[in-house]
Amino acid sequence: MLKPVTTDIEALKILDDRLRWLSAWTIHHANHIRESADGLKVGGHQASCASMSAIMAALYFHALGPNDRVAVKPHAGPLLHAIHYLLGSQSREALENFRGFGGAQSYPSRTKDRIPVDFSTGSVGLGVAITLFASLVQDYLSAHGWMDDVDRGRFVALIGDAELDEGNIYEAIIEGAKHDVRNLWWIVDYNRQSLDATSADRMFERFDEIFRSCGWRVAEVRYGKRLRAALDANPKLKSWFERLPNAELSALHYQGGAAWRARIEEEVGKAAGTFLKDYNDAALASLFTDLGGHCMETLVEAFDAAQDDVPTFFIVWTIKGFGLPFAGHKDNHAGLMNPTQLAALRQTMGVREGEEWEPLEGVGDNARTGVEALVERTRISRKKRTRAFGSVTVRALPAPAGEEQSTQAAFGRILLDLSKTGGELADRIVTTSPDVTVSTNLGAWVNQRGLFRRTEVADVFAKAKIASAQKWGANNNGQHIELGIAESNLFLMLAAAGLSGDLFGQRLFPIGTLYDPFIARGLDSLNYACYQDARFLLVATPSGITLGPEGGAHQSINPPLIALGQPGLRHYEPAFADELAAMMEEAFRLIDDPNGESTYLRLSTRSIRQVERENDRWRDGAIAGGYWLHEPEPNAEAAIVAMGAVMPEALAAWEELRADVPGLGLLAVTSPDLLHRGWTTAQAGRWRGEHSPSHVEQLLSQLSPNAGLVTIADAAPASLSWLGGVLGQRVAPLGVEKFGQTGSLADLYAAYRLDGAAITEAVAELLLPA
Ligand SMILES: Cc1ncc(C[n+]2csc(CCOP(=O)(O)OP(=O)(O)O)c2C)c(N)n1
Ligand SMILES: [Mg+2]
Repeated sequence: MLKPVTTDIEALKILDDRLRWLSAWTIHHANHIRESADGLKVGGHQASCASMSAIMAALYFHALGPNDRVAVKPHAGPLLHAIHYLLGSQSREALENFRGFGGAQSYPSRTKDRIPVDFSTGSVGLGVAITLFASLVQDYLSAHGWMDDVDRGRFVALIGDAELDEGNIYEAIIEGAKHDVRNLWWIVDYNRQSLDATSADRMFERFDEIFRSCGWRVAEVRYGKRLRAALDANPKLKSWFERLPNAELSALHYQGGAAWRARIEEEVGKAAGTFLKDYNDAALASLFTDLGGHCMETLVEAFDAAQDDVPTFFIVWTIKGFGLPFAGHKDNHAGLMNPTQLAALRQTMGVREGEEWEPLEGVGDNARTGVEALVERTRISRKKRTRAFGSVTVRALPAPAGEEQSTQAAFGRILLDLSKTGGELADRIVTTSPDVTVSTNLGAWVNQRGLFRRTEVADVFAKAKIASAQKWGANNNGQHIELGIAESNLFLMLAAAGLSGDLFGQRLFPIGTLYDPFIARGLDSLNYACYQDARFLLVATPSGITLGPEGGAHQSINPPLIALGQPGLRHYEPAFADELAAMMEEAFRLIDDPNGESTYLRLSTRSIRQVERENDRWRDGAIAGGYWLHEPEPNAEAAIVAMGAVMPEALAAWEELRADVPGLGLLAVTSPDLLHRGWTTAQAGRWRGEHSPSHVEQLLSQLSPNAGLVTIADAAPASLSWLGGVLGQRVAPLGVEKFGQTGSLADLYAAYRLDGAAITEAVAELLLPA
C-alpha cells in the first residue's frame, strides 16, 4: 500500500471549511439565486453535505491514492463537485448550474457529470455494494495478469447511516467473505439521522458484530481529540454522554450550549465536578460537536492506521448539518438555509459578498500557500479516465448443429465451442451466476474454463473419483465467478465487471445467467448497472409457462415488458439456435462498442425443430428485431406475429391457415424492444424532417393497411400488442396474463390460449367482416 503523504492538518481543516461552504453555496445558489423557469423546487442537501465535509477533505486531500475509487453518498454530491472545483477539474459554470440542464448532477453520475465519478450513486445501498464487487474484479484482473500491482487501488464507499438498512449491503458482505474480499474502506457518516427522523438506537453494536463476523475490521471514530480528552477526564460525564439516545443527542446538538448545561446539571449533577465551570455556553456547544467525523487529526489518524488490505468498516460519528443553523434538527434532511441564515454563515466563514465562488476565499495569506500546496499534491485523478473500447475482435459465432434444439442448450454449446476454439474473446469472458450455473447450462463452459478463486480450491468430489458431470476445481485462472443465490449481487457483479474497461482499462465480457422471473429480485441493481453504462450479457433462462411441469413460481410473465422500459439493455428473444448465435455475436460486439449497450437474452428449455434457411437474409432482420419467416403476399390481410418458444405453434397454425387466408405472413419477432425503439426514433426523425421508415414500419407495410395481426408470445401480451399502433392495423394479442401452474405443454398452452387453436380462432375473428 502507498505510504500516506505528509499531512498538513491546518490546511485540511481549511479545506473542510471550504467544502462545507462551497457545497452549501452551490445548493443555495441553485435554489435562491438562479432564475427559476418553472417554479419547481430545485432542492439539494446542505445538512447531508455538512455532515461529511471533513471526512471527504481528509480522504481526497490526504488518504486517497491515484488508483483508489470512491462511491460517494448520493446526497454528498455537491461536496464531490466542490473538491473538483478546488482541484480545477470542475467549472464554476457547472456549479452555478447545479441540478440544472447540463449542469452538475444532483447525485454523482458517471455518465452525466464532467468530473471523474467512479461509481454513480442515488439508489441508496447500491453504490456501497458495487465497491465490493469492483474490488473482486480488480483481483480477477490481477490474477489473470491484466493488471500491474502498481495500478491496484482501494475501493471506498461513503455511506449514510440510514443506508445501512438496505439489505443488499448484507448480501454483498456475505458474498465478499466467501471470496476473501480486500482493499475496501466503507465509511459510515454516522450522523444518526435518516430522511424522516433520527435513527434507531443501539443498532450500531449489531452492525459492528455483523461486519466483524464477515471478516471486516471495524474502526469506530467516535470522538474528536478535545471531546475525548474532556470526557476521559470525567468518567461519569462520559458514561452519561454515551448513554444518550440518538434523538436526545441530536436535539441537544440543535439546541446548543445552554441546553447541554441544563441537562448535565440535572442528570449528572455533582458527579460532573467542576466541568461546567470551565466552559461558557458557546464553548460547551463547540466541545460536544467535536465528534470524530469533525476532528481532522482523528480522521487522518484513523485513515493512516488502516493502510493494509483488510476490509475496514469505519463508523464515523458526525452531526448532520454540522456548523449550519439546523445542525441536529430531525427535519433537516432536505432543509435549506434561508438567505439570512446563509448570510450569517458567509460571515462566519469569512467570505466576502460577491466572492462566494472564489475557491480559497477567506483563506489568509499565510495559510494559502500551505493549502495550495496540499491541493497541488493531491493524488486523485482530475480527469475522467478514457474508456477502453474496441480492443477485442469479435469473430462470427457458428450456430450449433442439430435438428431439434432449445435456445438454452444452444447457449451452452455456443459457449463451449467458443471455449474450445479459444482466442481473446473467450479469454476475456467472465461468467457468473447466483447458484444456477448448472441449471442455466453454463456447466460445460465452467468445466473447460474453471472457477475463479484467488486461492486454489480443490474439487473434492473429483479427487475422490466420484463421478460428476461438473468438474469444479477453482484457481486464479478460472473464468467463472460463482455467487450465492442473491440476484441483486449478480447484477452488481455484472455492473462492476461491465465497468472493467472504464475502471481498469481492461475490457471484460461479463455473462450472467439467472432464472427469468428472478430478474425482478435484482431489478434496481440491474437498472443501476445500466444507468452507469456497464456492459454485459444477461442470459435469463428458463422463461415463460413453457417450463411446463416446473410450475408457476418459476414462470416468468413480464420481463419482456421490463426490458421494453429499460434503457441501456437490449432484449433479444430467439426461437432458433442460429438466431441465438447471431445475437450473442452482436451482444459481444455491443459490449466493446462505445455506442453499444448491454443485452438481455430470454431463452427457453423447450427443444424445437429448427428451420431450414434458404439464405442469410433473415440474419439482419433478426438482429434488427424481426423478420418474415414466411413472407406475406403484397397487401395480405393477415399475419401471425410470434416470438420465441411458441414458434412451433405459430408455424403449425400458419401451415393450417395459409390455404384459407391468402398471402398470410408469419413474422418472427426477435426483439420487441428494438422494434419499438426504432419506431419512436423514426417518428422523432420525421419531426426533424428525416424520412427513413423504421424496421418495424417496413415489415408491417408489406401487409394491407387494414390487415389483422395475431400476436403471440410466452409473455405478457402487451409485449407485442402495441405493434397494431405502428400502422393502425388491428391486433388480436395472445400471451400470458395470469400466474402459471404446473402441467404438460399441451395442457398449459390450451389453458392460457397459446396453442394453434387459439391462433386459428384469433385469425378467424380478425378476418370476419365487421
Ligand atoms: C433505494 C432508495 N430509497 C430511498 C431513497 C430516498 N432517500 C434518500 S437519502 C435517504 C436517507 C438518508 O439518510 P442517511 O443515509 O443517513 O444519509 P444522511 O443522513 O447522511 O443524509 C432516503 C430514504 C433513496 N435515495 N434510495
Ligand atoms: Mg444519516
